[in-house]
Amino acid sequence: MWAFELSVDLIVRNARVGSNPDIVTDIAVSDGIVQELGAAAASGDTEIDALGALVTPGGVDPHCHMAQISSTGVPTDDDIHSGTWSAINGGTTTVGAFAVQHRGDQVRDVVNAMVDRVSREAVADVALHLILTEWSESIKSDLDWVLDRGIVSLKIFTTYDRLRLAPDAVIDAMAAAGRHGMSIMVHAEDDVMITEGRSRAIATGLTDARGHQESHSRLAESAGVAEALRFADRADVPIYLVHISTAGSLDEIRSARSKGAAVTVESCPHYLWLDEALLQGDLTTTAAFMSSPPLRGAEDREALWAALVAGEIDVVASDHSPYRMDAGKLPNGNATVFTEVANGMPGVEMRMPLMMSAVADGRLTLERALEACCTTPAQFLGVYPQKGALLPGSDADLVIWDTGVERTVHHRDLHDAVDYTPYEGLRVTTWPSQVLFRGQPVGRSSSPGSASYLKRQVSS
Ligand code: DUC
Ligand code: ZN
Ligand code: ZN
Repeated sequence: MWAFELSVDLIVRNARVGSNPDIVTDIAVSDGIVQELGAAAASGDTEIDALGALVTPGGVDPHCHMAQISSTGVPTDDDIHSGTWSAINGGTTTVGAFAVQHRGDQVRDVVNAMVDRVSREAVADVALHLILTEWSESIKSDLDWVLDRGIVSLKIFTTYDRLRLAPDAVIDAMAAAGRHGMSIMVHAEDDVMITEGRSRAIATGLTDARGHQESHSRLAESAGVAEALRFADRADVPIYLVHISTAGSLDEIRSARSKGAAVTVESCPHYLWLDEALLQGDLTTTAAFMSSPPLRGAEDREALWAALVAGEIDVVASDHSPYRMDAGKLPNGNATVFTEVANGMPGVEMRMPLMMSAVADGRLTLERALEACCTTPAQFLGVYPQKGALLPGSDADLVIWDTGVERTVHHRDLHDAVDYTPYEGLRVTTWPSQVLFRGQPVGRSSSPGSASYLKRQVSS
């Protein structure tokens, strides 16, 4: 029975909210919240006819770098405003970004500063994780305060000189996170192998992207993953493994899961779509495609797709790392060597269109895509079902999709502050035709601060 006999703020009519194209529904929205789904007798102050198009909840991208300093010491070119503007134009209405405690920083200062920036600049909602680059009794004693500020996950690195924690600190930080009901995100690569590989590459004159590729080897990743899983087991904490890129890492994860490990596994569109051949050639081109871990080959990509289809990969996040080619990617122009390149690729705007195109192309079910891009990341962020769901009571963050398109990706059509997309020239078949954020159509611009900092809750 439709409960809204009179008027609501907005009705999206004839929306297809599942995979069956014959079943459409009306979505009633008031005060920015979904009120009801059904055959609406009510009228809306505004009405949008979706004409049977697919309508999904807004995407939730839990791993985005914005207004942050990279491992090479340069700032991202997206701030919170441009990064969230890019996100929302690609159908992602909630992002997880990072407050970073660089060495010597006070946790409370960096968290307060980032919450303040988000409140002033965001145009899509933002939740935060806290990156820790050192570990001390004083940081430990701040964790209750961190929780109180709405941050329920810590991120640590096992490599990068500026960022990494020593192994004993990793275990202690994990244990402290566990005692606080927090989860721990880990960039897991074996630092010894990477350091040795880097020195060898430089000594043999391999100073371009292949030096990066060889030092951040497949084995360095799976060894780092295996160790992180052992440490999390020892510390008794749920672990979230970011940017998994190899079949070998998936094997380690399967083995840990068979013994009962609580692990959430993330991969990223660039590992699913892009091939390591893009790292061959001059650094002035290949720096665009450099990430940590690096792009891999067809065998790993096939393993990742199979794991995503099977539900072994829980989350697809962009790991949006926006560095311009004329800045952080090539800080010394033509003379740049691979160790100086800021790692990562921009991707927050392309994640949902790529994943929804994979659905249209029959590579993935709609249900799996929504789990990986909306539901599970929202649960991990502790904001479900406010976010990541299309249910009565959820925020009316809705994306109406154009599923029958033949479109070529061009950076000039995107909204970030970077100067390229790694997906330039790719053909996609699905693109957002309209995005609604808290019941309001996203227009040509959006005023900074129109979205919110999301205080997260420890999930039970
Ligand atoms: N790791 C990340 O998680 N993001 C950007 C770069 C990196 O190495
Ligand atoms: Zn990382
Ligand atoms: Zn990242």
